[in-house]
Amino acid sequence: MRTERSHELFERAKQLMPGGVNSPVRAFGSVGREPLFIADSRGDRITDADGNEYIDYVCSWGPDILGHAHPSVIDAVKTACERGLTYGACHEGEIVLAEKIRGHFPSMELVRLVNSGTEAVMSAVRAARGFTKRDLIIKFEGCYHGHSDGLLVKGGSGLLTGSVPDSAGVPAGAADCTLLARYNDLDSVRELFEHDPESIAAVLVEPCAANMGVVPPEPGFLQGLRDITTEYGALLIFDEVITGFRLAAGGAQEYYGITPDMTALGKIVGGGMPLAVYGGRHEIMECVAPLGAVYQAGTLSGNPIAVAAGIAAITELERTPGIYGELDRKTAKLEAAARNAGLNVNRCGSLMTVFFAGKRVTDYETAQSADRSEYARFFSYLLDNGIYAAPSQFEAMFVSYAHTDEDIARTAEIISAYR
Ligand code: KE4
Repeated sequence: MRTERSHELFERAKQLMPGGVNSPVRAFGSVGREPLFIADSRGDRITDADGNEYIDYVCSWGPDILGHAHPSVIDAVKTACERGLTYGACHEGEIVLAEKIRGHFPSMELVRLVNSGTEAVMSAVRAARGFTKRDLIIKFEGCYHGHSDGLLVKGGSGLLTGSVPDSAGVPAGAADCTLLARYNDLDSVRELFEHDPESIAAVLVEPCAANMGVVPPEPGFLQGLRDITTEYGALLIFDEVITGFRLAAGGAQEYYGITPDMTALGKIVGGGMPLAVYGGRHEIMECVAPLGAVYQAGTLSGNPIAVAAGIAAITELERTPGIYGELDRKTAKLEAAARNAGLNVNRCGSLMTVFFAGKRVTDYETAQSADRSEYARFFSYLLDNGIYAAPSQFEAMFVSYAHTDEDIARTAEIISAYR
C-alpha cells in the first residue's frame, strides 16, 4: 500500500499543528502508524491521498450514518450556500431543525443549537447547575463528554474523594465539582448520593458508552440512574452525541425507553457539519439566557449551512423506513464474523468494538485490561486489507446505511480470517 503522499503531508502538517492533527485520535498514535490523509469520500468508501480506497467504519466518528457525500445532504448545503454562509441572526431553518429534533426527542421540550458536542454537554451541565442550584456532577469512568475542563477528570484516591484533572492545564479546582462513578455499577452512584444527598446537580452518562470502546448498559442500569436521580432531586443528562439518531431516530432514550431530564446531541444531528444541540424540559431550559440567568452564546450557533445539512440528514433518515433494522442486521454480520474468529465483541445497534481483552468488557476497568498492541495489530491487518477501522482500541466501529451487503460480506470475510 503506497503512503508516500500521506507521509509527505504528515511531515508538513507536523510543522503547523500539534502532532500534525486537529484532533489527537487522528494521529494514529495508539496503533503505531502514520495517519492517512483522506482526499475523497463517497458512500461507505474513503480514498486517501495516495489513491488507496477503504471501506470506512469510522464514518467521521459517527456523523455519516447515511454514508459520505449523500446527495440530498450535499444538495441542501449547496443550495444554502447560495444564500450566504452565516447571518448571526435568526432564520427559519433553526425552527425546522428544532421541530424535527423535538419530534424525535420529546424530552427536549426546548433546545439550543451549538457548534460541537463538547459545547453541548458543557452547556447542559451549566444549565443543570443553574436550574438545581447545586454544584456537583457525577460522570462515569471511561465515558467521554468532550474537552471542557470539569469533564477532563480521572479518579482521585477514592471515589468519594472527588476526582483530579486528567489533562494538563486543568486547575485542580475545576475537577473538585466532578464525582466519578463506575459504569454499570449503580452502587457506586448511590454511594455518592448518600455522601452528598443535596449537592449533586446531575448524573451525566453516555447511555451506551462508546468512548472506552462500546460498552452497552447492563439491564437495569439506566432505569436505576433514572430512579436514583429522581429520588435525590438531581437531573439525568443523556450524552447522546453518538447514540442520538444512531440507535434509533429517538436515540438511546427511545431504544432503551428511559426519559432523561436533559440531552446533548451531536454528530448525526448536524449531517456532518459542526452542529450540536442541548435541551430538556421547559422549566430547565427556561433558565438559559436570554430567558434565564444561565449564560451561553455562539457566533455560529444555528449556522444556516450546518442547519441545512442537519435537516437534510434527518429528513433522509425519516424517509428511509427500516433503516435502523438494516443497520442492526449489517452490524450483526460483522459481530458474528468476529465471534467466529474467536474475538471478544461488544455491539449495540450499529456500534461495535472488538476488544482484545480476556473477559467481557462491562466497564472502564475491564476495557483497560485490553491489549492495545494486539488491537494495533488487528487495526493494521484490517487497513492492509482495505478496511478503515478506528485507530484506537477505545473507540467504536460505525456502520452506515451506505455499507453495501457486498462490503459487509467482504469485511466479515477479512475479520473471520484474522489470527
Ligand atoms: P465533539 O466536541 O468532538 O463534537 O463532541 C465531544 C463528544 C461528546 N460526547 C460524546 C459521547 C462523544 O463521543 C464526543 C466526541 N467523540 C469523539 C470520538 N469518540 C470524537 C472524535 C475526536 O475526538 O476526534
